[in-house]
Amino acid sequence: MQGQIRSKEDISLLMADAIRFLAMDGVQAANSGHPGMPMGMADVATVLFSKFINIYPDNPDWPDRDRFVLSAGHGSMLLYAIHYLLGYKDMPIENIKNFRQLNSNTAGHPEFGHAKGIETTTGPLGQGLATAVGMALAERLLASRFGSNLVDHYTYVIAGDGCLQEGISHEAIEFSGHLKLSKLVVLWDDNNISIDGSTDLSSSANQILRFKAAGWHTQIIDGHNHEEIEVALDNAKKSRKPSLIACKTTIGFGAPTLAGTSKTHGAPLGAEEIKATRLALGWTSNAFEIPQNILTAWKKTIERSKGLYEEWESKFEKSPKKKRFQSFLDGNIPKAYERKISLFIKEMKEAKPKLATRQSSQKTLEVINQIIPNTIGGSADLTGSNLTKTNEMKTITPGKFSGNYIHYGIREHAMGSIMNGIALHRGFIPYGGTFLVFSDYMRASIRMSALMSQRIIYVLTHDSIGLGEDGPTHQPIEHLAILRSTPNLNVIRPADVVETAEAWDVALNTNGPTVLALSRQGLKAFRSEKSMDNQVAKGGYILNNISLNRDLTLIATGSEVEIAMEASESLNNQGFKVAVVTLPCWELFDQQDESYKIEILGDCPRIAIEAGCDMGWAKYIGDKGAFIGMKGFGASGPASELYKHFGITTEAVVEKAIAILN
Ligand SMILES: Cc1ncc(C[n+]2csc(CCOP(=O)(O)OP(=O)(O)O)c2C)c(N)n1
Repeated sequence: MQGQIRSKEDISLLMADAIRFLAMDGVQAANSGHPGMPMGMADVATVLFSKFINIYPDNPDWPDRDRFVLSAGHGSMLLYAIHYLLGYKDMPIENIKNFRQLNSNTAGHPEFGHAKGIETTTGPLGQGLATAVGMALAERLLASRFGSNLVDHYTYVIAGDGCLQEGISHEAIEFSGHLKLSKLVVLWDDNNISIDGSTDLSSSANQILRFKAAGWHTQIIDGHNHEEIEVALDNAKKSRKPSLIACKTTIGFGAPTLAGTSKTHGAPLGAEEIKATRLALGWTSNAFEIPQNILTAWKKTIERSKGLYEEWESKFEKSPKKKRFQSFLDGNIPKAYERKISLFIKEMKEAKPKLATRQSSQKTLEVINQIIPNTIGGSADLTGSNLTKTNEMKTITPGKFSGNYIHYGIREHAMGSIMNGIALHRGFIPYGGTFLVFSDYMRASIRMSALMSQRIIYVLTHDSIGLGEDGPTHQPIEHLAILRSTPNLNVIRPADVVETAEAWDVALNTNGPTVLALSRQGLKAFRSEKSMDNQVAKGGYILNNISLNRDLTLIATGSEVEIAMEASESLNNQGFKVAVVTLPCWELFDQQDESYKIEILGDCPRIAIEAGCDMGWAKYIGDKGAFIGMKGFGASGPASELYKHFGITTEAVVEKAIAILN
């Protein structure tokens, strides 16, 4: 076995063994799970948590705690075991025994919000690493605003080979190296094993050189040698670059016949092997029983953090910035915002400018960013197209974090996860832009925002064939359907300037992520009513004042609302009563009560118009209705010609309506 000569007197080694046995016994009891990684990384985790990480289980939300991210989320028992050993109140031994069971907070992979101290959900490999970059960045942003008196913590990550093989790691490593996020420390479980066997099967990369090339400080250590681990962590903390520690470990360390093999990765070791491991490591306690001296040693490690926590509390209490800091953390929106946004909407109702909704979004952001001090904008290298940067915004640059605009580079996937990390850290409201079609590239991160209910605003412009000449690679078809099918995600496709402003207002007031799907092309303004009710908040409403005794309802979103309005005028002139429903947000509309939905949709045939695929529309149009939209990929050409080419026109709607009505 690698590492030091194991002595029963060495409490640090015994503390690590406690993690090992809780992990292997927990997985055995659940009859599923991943014992190998916690057993391999137990030594690293013991040194990290007992000597470095500042967290205080009695106040797990202490704002200046160090953040720990288990990017190799399959090793969840490592985290649960540590939480039990540290005495987190919501992690009694029963929960360890109930690992992976329904309604237990010890889910298969760590789930944010299930137990205190789980800083982010992990499991999709690489996500944790990129999310941690967001946390480390948020720490710097917050420190530059409030000073190191209140904000001065590290972000530690345990990542496996899988995390480093995933493409997102490249984006995250480059980005954090560039920005010099020196308080980010990644401990790589360098065990050469993944599920299929040796990592040699698929990788011959030199990770150290890769990280070095991206501007990281790197070290290689024996991940079972506690002294080496401690020295390496000390060095990492001192570095002015983000730091990688390659920890050479043996997966399933301690298991006599299975250690070092992929057999320990994702299956219980089996009763015989566990028995043999007890003998090999000299562990005489029964399953889920930890000797008192080891428990005491673990609890004692809290003393260090407790002192720091109390020191911080007293600094916080005395700080003149206390109120503002708390408001940042709570994600409050200043009172004056309400008045400013209403004023803007009123102005837009009067002026009725024809604008692309991406322009309307920028105009709205000018208002928002002036009044809300903690928005952090950005774009994946499409700032001029997404229109995400407003006048007063300052770019965040390497080592300088007083700005509020992030050039994420062409890294959509990492952008999504970094925004997740910024939001999870608390203190800021992140928003970021790219083209709607490239939501595919950050789909996994959007899903994580939704799963964790984080207030993140995805500004996704160029939302249809209406973008024109860039052609089918850039024209989203199935994307709205994919995004709408994601639980807990509001997808808003506004039709004009007022709907866009209302969409931003909804997004800022939602405890979860929002996608804004915005047009490249100019759109007519429709809204001019006196009432200041936020109509987008209802998800859908009638735009042309025709409601009772109608013959037909036209339902449209975004740029196609204009087509629906023209078609309704033509049909109404022909003696039909046709209502136009703008349906910017399905999710919000679906939450309205039944009577409202029927009142809006009408008990009559319905035609939906959207320059995307028809998936999902059946629930609104029913069997008597029709859909006018895209049936396949788009094409390259001027937008107006494309709409004609694909039959998404006023004439097509009128023709279809007459066929249905006669
Ligand atoms: C994005 C993603 N792809 C695939 C998986 C399935 N998966 C879980 S663990 C794993 C292997 C990870 O290997 P490594 O990081 O070396 O972990 P170890 O075997 O050392 O525990 C895979 C492929 C996943 N969780 N996430």
